Amino acid sequence: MSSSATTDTLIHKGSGLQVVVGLGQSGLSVANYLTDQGYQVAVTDNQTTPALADKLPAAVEIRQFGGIDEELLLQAARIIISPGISLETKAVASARQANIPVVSDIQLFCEACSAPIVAITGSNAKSTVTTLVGQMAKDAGVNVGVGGNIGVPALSLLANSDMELAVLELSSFQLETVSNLGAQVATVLNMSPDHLDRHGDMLGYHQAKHRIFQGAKSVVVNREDALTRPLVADNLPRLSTGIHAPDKGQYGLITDPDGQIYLARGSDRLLSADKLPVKGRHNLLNAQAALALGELAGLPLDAMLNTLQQFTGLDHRCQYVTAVAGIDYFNDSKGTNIGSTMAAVEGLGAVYAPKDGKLLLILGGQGKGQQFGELTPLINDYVSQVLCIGEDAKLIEQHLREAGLSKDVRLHQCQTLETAFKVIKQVTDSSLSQVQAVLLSPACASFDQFSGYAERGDYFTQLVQHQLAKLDTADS
Ligand code: UMA
Ligand code: ADP
Repeated sequence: MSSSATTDTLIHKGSGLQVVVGLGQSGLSVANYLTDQGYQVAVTDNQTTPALADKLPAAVEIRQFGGIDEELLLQAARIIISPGISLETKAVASARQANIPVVSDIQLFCEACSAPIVAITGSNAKSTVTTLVGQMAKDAGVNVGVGGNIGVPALSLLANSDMELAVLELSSFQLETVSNLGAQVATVLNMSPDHLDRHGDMLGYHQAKHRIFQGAKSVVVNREDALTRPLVADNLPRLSTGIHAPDKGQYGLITDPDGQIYLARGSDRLLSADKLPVKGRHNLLNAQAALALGELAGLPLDAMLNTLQQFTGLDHRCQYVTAVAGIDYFNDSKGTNIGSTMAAVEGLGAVYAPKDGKLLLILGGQGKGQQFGELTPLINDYVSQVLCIGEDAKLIEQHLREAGLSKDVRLHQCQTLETAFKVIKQVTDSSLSQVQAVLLSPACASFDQFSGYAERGDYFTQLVQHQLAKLDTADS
């Protein structure tokens, strides 16, 4: 294990040692924040030379790299753990056993932040709803900070001393070590299995997510998903969202006899769904969640409705790429769990089914302990070809077949995206193909083959463009 100061040094430095575990983006933000506050800070990371080590403030003298240093942790007054590191890691578990407090950067943030916090978690749609609420606040002229799991460490928002509202996307990893967040408004947008390899089971995952409600002043719940309701009975102001017509004072959808759908609050039609640039039922739920969160954070309705009409969605989320030889291609690389892939297959499947079209679905990567059989009924309805890639490709096939995959659905083992594109060409060249759209929505993490979902989505887009270019060359 390498270090620039021995653990003996720190024994002499008193009892207030703050040990940062993991030197990624959040670990670095914690080290910066705590040294600014005058604390003595030490850092430890599994990597021998973490990329961000040279960005650490000079005041951080104790740097134990090449392993999480148990001896160091046992000397901490407080441990600030990075979200990517499990509480079950041996050194961390020993420190907890010794009653040393273990918190996340979000705990430090909520203790220091004087602006009201909008706290958003859920299995899916967190980034979309967080971005929407942030944009709504900005469009209403509010000095807003947007951060958390979305990629901007929450503590970095504190640099804006005039911040009037903080909008935080929070993951289950960040929440499992947060107490009394005290949000102005908190929500669990939806719950479906994810990160079970880390949380053990749905109960553990649910418990971590629901910590978001601790100390909340108001809440937003999804009527369609009982797992999003806070478990303790309370008298907090509460708004709900859902796909059916809403009760008085709640959000929902009103569908007119001619099929026109409206975002609604009680009996008030707020906005026709076709005014939203983003499509699909899940996006209408996301829009309602943003409106409800914004309302409870005090944002004006007119500004929020304006924002909804400008929002074209985030990259890698059911993003239309282009059409090649009459086939539409969609990049949903951020579909990293079964719940998001179900929303994509259902949303797009319903667009092509009336035209007798089917989807070609690319699944696979790291399965995170999920049961892929849950996808089978929707695949049987809307998909004619499944292409499996990545580490858990065989397991996915096994789960889909055990759950009764229809004999009308062809499944191909492809290993990589390149091979998948060779199969796509064969399939779509056939005159018998019903495929009208190709959807990358892997329901898996990408880390077996890519640095993250963005690299996987970019590579998919590149392969689509390559196919298009080949076609253009053949035509000319
Ligand atoms: N490390 C160890 N031991 C381990 C695991 C990691 O030492 O067992 C070290 C690595 O060597 C690395 C550091 O920890 O140096 C990385 O820490 P990290 O994985 O916690 O990543 P950060 O860079 O701090 O980014 C984290 C979030 N990452 C994770 O939760 C995995 C980012 O969410 C978040 O944007 C960022 O904080 C700012 O708040 C990413 C994510 O993938 C986008 N989130 C998951 C998701 O959305 O599904 C939860
Ligand atoms: P998160 O930050 O929770 O991962 P994103 O907004 O990045 O959420 O979207 C992740 C995936 O979830 C994308 O594939 C997206 O198409 C899908 N998705 C978006 N909204 C919903 C929803 N309401 N229910 C299920 N899936 C959704």
